[in-house]
Amino acid sequence: MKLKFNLVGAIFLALFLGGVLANNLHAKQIIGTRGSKIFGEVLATFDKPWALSLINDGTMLITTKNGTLWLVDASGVKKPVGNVPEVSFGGQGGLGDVIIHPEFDKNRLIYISYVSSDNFGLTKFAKVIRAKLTISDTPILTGITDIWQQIPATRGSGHFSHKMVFGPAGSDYERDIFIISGDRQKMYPAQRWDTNLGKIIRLTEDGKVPKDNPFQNKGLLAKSFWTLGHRNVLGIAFRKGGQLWSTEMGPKDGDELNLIQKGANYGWPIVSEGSHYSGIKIPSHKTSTEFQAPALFWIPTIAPSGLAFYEGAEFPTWNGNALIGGLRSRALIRIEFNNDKPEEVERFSWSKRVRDIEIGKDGVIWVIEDGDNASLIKFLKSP
Ligand SMILES: [Ca+2]
Repeated sequence: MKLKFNLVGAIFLALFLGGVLANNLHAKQIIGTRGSKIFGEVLATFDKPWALSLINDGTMLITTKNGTLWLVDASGVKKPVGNVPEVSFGGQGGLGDVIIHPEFDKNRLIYISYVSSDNFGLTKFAKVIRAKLTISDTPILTGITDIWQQIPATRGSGHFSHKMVFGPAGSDYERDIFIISGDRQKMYPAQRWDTNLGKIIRLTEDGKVPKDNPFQNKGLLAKSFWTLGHRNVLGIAFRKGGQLWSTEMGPKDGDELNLIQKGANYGWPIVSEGSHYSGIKIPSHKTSTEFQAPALFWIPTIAPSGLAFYEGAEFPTWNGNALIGGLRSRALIRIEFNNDKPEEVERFSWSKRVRDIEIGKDGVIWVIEDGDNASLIKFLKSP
């Protein structure tokens, strides 16, 4: 018996030391629910990071909600970027997304979304600016230009959404910017033409309204809308071939993966696959042909955040798959497409909320966790 105990003890000790070693090395293998293996290396940690954007495979920008924009190199060394506008930090808001202009190598332009406030902080709104980023030992923004803002400013600190994506090269939307404007937890603005809350916005790179936007006869503000009826969209990405997809947080359950089509109404708050937190039921998308139903939805919730489409040599069998960050589900979720129909096939979990995902040109998966002391992780197929 004693021998057996010692053997068990030795195994536990070995497992414990193995765990400690793995932590010390900041490296870990994670096995998905379908048996796929990914190998993660932690390169840096951040306090409340929100978005990650690769400049090239060697450098990236990471926002933290408290207002610091970080320039991070491939080994995880980070430098704060100077001259970032003051943000209104609190609740779900603060410094938001950052994206790179398609011709960044020539013009050094980046776009930043963040929450601002007026009336001494009483009402808040998300806004987008463009700036030139000078990369040096003391990186700095210059030439800051206003591009867009939520109208109206409202009370509360939720559902700003404020994620962004540039149209892909060679598409009709090349050099256009798509901005997500959340419903600010006010629900009904998502169906109104006189407020840009609860919409996906399409603008030119200079913040102008393209003439071929879908809603030309619904008033001035609506000319900037691409789609309507959104709640809190936290992931948006173009798939190879040009389709635009987004992840949308449902109310209680009913999180959505949507194919975003010009001029479509995604139904919030009139229809949903979830229910209100009060328990009040909401009719399903199927009850009306007026609304575009999600291509995939989740009950129970996954609380989806960042969305990225996989292309690359590191995990070649995943080409064309979507990867979704799960907050409440604490997972990296892999989606396969069969004839454009998405299907969840696998989850990778390491007990942390996943905030944002980017795929490097080399196929490396970059993930930023959510919350305090959150890790920047580089995922490869092997150590
Ligand atoms: Ca919907």
